[in-house]
Amino acid sequence: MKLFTGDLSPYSAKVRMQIYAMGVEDEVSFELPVTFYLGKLAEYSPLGRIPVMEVEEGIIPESEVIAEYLDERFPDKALLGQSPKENADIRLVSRIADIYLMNNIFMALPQIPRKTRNDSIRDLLYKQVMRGMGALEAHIGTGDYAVGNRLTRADCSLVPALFLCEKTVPRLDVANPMDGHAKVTAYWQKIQSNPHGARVLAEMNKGLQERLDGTEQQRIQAAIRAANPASSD
Ligand SMILES: N[C@@H](CCC(=O)N[C@@H](CS)C(=O)NCC(=O)O)C(=O)O
Repeated sequence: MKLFTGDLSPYSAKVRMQIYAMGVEDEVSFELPVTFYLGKLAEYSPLGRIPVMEVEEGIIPESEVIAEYLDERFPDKALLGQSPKENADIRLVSRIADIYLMNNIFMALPQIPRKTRNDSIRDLLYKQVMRGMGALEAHIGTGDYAVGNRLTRADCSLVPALFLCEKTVPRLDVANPMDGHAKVTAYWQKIQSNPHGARVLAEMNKGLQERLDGTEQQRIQAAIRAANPASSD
């Protein structure tokens, strides 16, 4: 299997954390295709987004669909719970992380530059993130993990989502959405020292650093030059 992934991509980080935690890393190779840099990933995967998992029979886009696939392919290592209700809780927390946190934060990203910022768009999306955070505060557990007493897919989705809350959202000149949410804040403190959580957070931090210091842009330009040697910067 091959996972098309990027260090900073939170949806990719979610799947990587699941792969690490399931212990199936040897079954997967990781790659960020040049087509992604060139905006041509849609020729391969119509949704045009990463992550994409390539398996023997074809491609699987969408992080949550890949996550379900991994659990079904390696059922004895699945990151689910011990009862239908616990599984529902895990899926719910994962969905809150995906739809109500990450998706709204992603849509708000173009509002980071102050010069071109539309405050109304920023405020609308931030309000939605805060609604999601309120729901997460109500549903998250109080132990070391988001749901139950072991690492599950809920944690794999939450770690990248909370990274965005801490590192990206304040760049919109608003507060970290975790502020004032005691259960989520306590969870965040604990999950960062989980080895799988720490590993994807280190990868995301590296990706962020490379974006901010221009290394990522240099890599994109090099990929474009390699794909089309006749073009110039
Ligand atoms: N719902 C998708 C979202 C994937 C997504 O938005 N990925 C971003 C990177 S984290 C992407 O590929 N963006 C490129 C684009 O929007 O063109 C999932 O869960 O996989």
